[in-house]
Amino acid sequence: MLKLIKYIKLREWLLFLLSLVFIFAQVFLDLKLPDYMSNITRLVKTAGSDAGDVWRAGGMMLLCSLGSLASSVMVCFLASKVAAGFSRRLRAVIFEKVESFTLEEINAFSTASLITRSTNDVNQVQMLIIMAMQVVVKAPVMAVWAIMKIAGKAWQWSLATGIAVAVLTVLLLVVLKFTFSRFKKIQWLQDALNHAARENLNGIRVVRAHNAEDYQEKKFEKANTDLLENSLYVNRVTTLMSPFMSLTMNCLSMSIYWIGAVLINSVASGTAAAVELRVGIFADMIVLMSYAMQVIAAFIMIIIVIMIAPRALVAAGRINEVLETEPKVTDGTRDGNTGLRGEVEFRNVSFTYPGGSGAVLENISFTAHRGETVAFIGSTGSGKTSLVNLVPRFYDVTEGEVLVDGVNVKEYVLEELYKKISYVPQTSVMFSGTVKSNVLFGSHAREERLEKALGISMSEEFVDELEDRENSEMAQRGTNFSGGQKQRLSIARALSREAEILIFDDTFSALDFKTDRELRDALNRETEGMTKLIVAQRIGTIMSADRIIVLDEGRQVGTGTHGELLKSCEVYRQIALSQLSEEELAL
Ligand code: M5T
Ligand code: MG
Repeated sequence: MLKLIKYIKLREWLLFLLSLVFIFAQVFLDLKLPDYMSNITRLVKTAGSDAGDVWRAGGMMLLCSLGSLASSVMVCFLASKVAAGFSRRLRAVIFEKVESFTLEEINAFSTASLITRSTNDVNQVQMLIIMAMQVVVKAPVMAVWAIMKIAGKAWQWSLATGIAVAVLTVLLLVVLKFTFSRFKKIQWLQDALNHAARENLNGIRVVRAHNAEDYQEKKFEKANTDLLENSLYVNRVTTLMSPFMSLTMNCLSMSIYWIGAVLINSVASGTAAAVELRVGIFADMIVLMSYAMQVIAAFIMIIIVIMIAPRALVAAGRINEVLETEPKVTDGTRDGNTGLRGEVEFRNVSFTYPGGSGAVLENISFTAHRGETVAFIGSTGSGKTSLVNLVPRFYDVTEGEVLVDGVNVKEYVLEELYKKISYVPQTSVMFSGTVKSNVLFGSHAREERLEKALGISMSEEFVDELEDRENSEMAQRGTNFSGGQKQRLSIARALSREAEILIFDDTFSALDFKTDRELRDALNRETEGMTKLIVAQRIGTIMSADRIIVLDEGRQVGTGTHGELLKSCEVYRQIALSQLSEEELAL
């Protein structure tokens, strides 16, 4: 929690200070009430006093109460304002941080947990701030002020109040002991619940098709019941507090009256002075009763804050974890001007996934010069995606070097590196918006490139048929487009940028053969100056590449043109034979 304090801005500190003024006003007014009450008691008990005085004292009491009410509304208003502003900033900071994460950090936290952390956890902290601002200053001030006022009266009363406070403290400690660890668990269970819900929604079609609703429900049920049980436990224990608190309060009032009665009785009766003394004790008792109740009220306020604090502290800790995680992939210092353009080189690159057991890539070396097409082929799981992911630094190499334009990718300012590269992932990613906003994604792309990009990527044919052409709506994740259409749009997105290097990770697989061929022709015509790294499953897609790299279980088992590889690389020959007939290969 303390570490998050730095995200509170000056404006909020000022509002907080302002709220202190109202808090002091409120405490002052609340504690003024018993004084008037004691006045009234004296007035009523004293013979010959004026009814007008009683009214006046009563009127002042009313004013004090109204003043106190107004102050507490103000404090509440200010607290909400501060807390809301703070949590808005916190969410923005988390979002920004998560954007800087690589897949490694995101996987380490899990998407579900990152979502709970930036929503539910922030809410917990926000709630604590609202409560704390109203109580943390007020309660102790109130308690100390009231105790000071009590102190002048008979010691027996102070002792009774003291005992009540002690009992409540012990009670609080016991409850905290039983609940603290559970609060932590509850936040983690929120993650689990979120995870189960997300997974189910993402895979809803598969769930339906496999009649797996029951199976999924059971999984969800488990997460849900776990959460229920823990919440119930915590709530049961904390509600136990409430009857004990009432009991303590009632015992306290009883003892105050009892002590009062004993004190009054102990005064020898008969004289006028004795009557005076008795009235005095009685008035003191009434006042003391109010003060004692204020002390207890202050204490209960603290208890409530302490009750919600553990959960909020756990939440704050979890938020802090995100904010303190430094992405493994860090910015370099070089800008993009290196004198070369569109050159990619791998020098003895080996790569193991963080936390993974074995090397996924071993000793890969090749160079792609400007304008060349280098293709990667190999069976599933041979490491093709992992290989191309190293160029835009989605992960960093374990050994060796990846160079872009003659400079190690780690040396570039990340933004400069990303400017050079256009990347089309294996599964196309669409964002809610329009076709246009998806193709001209981000700020780098310029509008006039839209038509060209749609043209080259063969998207024009279906975009033309849409009612609003490029302004047609795109649903989240592009669910209103076909797989092949999405693939073509993501190719268009890559082409809309003036990048030096184009990376296509198996981007042509959802296209029919005819479109695949036309698209490749258009690509070759229109992207002459760009270097292309193409991952493909089909020999047809890469036959004309300048260089083909054959991967087998992460090893580079062949490098060369189609013709060369057919002669020299057995793995390549096998792949080729499985897809094309002998005659086609002979061509
Ligand atoms: C190569 C492992 C995977 C496989 C190997 C993406 C990813 C992969 N792997 C991880 O451990 N973690 C990851 O995040 O790496 O995988 P690939 O590079 O994705 O293979 P591919 O692109 O050649 O396969 P495909 O199916 O796309 O043609 O052992 O377990
Ligand atoms: Mg792949």
